[in-house]
Amino acid sequence: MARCRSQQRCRAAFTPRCSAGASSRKWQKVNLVFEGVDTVAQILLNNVTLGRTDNMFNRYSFDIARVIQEVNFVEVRFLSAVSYAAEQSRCHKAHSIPPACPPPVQQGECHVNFIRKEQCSFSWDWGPSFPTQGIWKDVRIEAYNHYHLIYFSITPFFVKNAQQWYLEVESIFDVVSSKPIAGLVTVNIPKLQTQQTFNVKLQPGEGSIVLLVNINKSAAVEAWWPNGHGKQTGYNMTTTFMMEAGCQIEKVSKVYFRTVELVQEPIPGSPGLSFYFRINGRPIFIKGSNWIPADSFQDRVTYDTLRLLLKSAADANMNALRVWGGGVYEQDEFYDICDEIGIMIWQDFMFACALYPTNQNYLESVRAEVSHQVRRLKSHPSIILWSGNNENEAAIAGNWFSIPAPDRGVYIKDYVTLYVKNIREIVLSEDKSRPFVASSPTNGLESVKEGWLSQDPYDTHYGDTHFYDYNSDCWNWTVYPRTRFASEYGFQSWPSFSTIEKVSSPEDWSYTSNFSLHRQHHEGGNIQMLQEIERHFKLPQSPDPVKKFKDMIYLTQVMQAQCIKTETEFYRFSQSEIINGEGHTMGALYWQLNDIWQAPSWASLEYGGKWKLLHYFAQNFFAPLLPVAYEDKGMLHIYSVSDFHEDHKLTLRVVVHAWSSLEPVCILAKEGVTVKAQSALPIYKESISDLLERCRNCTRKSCIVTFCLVGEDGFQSPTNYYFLSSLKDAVGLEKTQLSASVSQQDDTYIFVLQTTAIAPFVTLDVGSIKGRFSDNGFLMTEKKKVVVFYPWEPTSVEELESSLTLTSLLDVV
Ligand code: BMA
Repeated sequence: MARCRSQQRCRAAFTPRCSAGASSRKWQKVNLVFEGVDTVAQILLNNVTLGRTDNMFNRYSFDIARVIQEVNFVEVRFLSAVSYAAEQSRCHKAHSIPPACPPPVQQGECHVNFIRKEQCSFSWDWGPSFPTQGIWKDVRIEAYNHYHLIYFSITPFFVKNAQQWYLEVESIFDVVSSKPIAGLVTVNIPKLQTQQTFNVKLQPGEGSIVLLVNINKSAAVEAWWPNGHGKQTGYNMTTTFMMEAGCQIEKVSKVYFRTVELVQEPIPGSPGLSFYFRINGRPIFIKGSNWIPADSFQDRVTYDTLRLLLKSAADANMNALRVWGGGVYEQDEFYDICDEIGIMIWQDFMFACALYPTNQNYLESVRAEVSHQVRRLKSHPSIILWSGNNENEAAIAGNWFSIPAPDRGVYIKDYVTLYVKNIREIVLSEDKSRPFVASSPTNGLESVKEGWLSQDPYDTHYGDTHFYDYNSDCWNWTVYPRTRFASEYGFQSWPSFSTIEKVSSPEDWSYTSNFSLHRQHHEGGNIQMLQEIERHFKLPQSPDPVKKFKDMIYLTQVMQAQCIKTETEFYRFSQSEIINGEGHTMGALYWQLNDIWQAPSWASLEYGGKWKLLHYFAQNFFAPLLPVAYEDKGMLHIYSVSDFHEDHKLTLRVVVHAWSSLEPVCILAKEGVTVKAQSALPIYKESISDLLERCRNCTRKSCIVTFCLVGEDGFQSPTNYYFLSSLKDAVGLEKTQLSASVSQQDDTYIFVLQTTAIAPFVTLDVGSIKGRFSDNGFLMTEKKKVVVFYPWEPTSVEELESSLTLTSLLDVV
């Protein structure tokens, strides 16, 4: 078996915790700590084996007191993750653990479920196979006497009856003295006039102390709110440990106050149970997407990469992301940023789309992983849920791996052992402040009732659902499940030409090139996009192959944006209704936010952070105030969707244009419309035939409906639209002359766009210049539109002008 070695020479330089006489001191304990090793390695110090690693998500600490010298030699001998996984699978004699290998289209490696490593690093349906290997997190030496603080966490609780906040402050120590160490711990939150001192006694060995800090009742605590619902206030807190032996420790932290409940209770008029999050006592509609690793190589993921992607999520009016279970537990900075900008995190444990072993070694490794990760992450208010895995309940329930009926029991038992008896048990003992579900999708309490594996985890009456359908018409909302919570749904598109250009050459620039096939890791993906486009648009016919390729890219993005807009709007307008026992939808997390490389995928942000049209659409379809239209049995319905905490009295404007003219055919203004707080309610209804009749000379093919909600002082929803026919059938659309003038205003650039005719899906693209527009891919029904460009790096008017391409649907030939 191939064995590779990576050596590292280092001088063990450690900073003493106490200054006095540190250099001459003999330390009672000296640890060599690896925050993360990817994955299978033997660790040696001065030629002495300290131990082995086999879990990328664990922290490893080796006692080196007896081995350390003045000059030291640390050696990390890696074993190929691919061979290790294969070997583990060979050694697993009990029963097979499918799937053995990914589908051939993914060109990946096998048996990833046998190694505790980023599951998508062996390939995924949106990602390459780069089974990385190396030291992927910090390595350090810790030297101490008496005691050492290993983990420190703060979790807030609110006691309703007493209307009192308190904090659970947990410290996990390694005490090296043979006798207990007594001392005082003081917690101070100056802004909340809260200071409390505790007498503590640390027992020898590893153990924890939990302090309950009552927040001064007369202090007005500002809670932490998700993006769009309030501020993300945090308070500075200092914790000082003054012990009778050893050094004084001072911990400076930011503490946040928020509660979270996952509400699963009966809904009048509907069988099943609700499934929604209550944050600080308020039901919150979850809007966002799913997060995958930001790069195949984690060492490339910087603070700036994370900030850009997460800020883009918040800028698109998202309030939540699901950290999907086939990637990694993200770095601390990821959660820090989410805390800061109000992005709630649905945190999966790292198991996805597979069955997993449950032998003793494996379970022990997972147990260590889970307690490490929960201890590391539980202080973050952004995390609102722990979830056992991605789609593994569904995999067993739907028999994805063709397990013969008589063997099913073994796999069910394995499932319960891993996610319930081990992972859940640890989560519940480590963190009582947030809910846990065993899988996604799941039926929640109903799955529990059915022995943690429900017959149909996709049941719309319970829990969350994942939904993908590439064969139906995505403009037709009736194909979507009226679920309680949509935690995954999506359609693919290609990233923009400027992104692909960086990793390809001219012979690759066609939709059917080897490159285009190679980068597509989802079986039939390119064809599916084509078929979805064909339903409503004319396919590109240009004789110029590059133009044809660019047109295809544009159309895949238009199609994806329009499909996910329709689906998301459906979930949002289904939040306050029960129809035929279904509804009360309280979450829409589309698949997927970001990309791991330059390839076709479900992402709305390209590798590098560029916004696809979908991301611009998300900004609108996730707007806090949005009118949404849908058609049912010849009737046009408009609902107001609002995430605001108060009702508003607004005017609904419904405008009908003929495709052939920038002058509206008819305008209707409905005044005094009550837009209910945190609801989706009907505000307008008209039969299409009446509407066409009212707006003389209109037909479904010749006209288009746009609408918005308007209040006083410029208060306005985005302008939304409803197509009365496919755009390939639209009559009257004329070729437009699009032009733009660019000027600079402080740190931003202003693009003034002009059109000579109505233009659907007007898209501004400035190639590789990093930044985003205030809006993009829009329907232009007015002569002029002002769009702002927010650059992410220095640029100039000249550079923007020379890179700008303007495209609308009529430019596709
Ligand atoms: C779901 C996800 C991912 C996958 C996506 C698109 O199953 O959980 O595994 O990438 O669909 O196929």
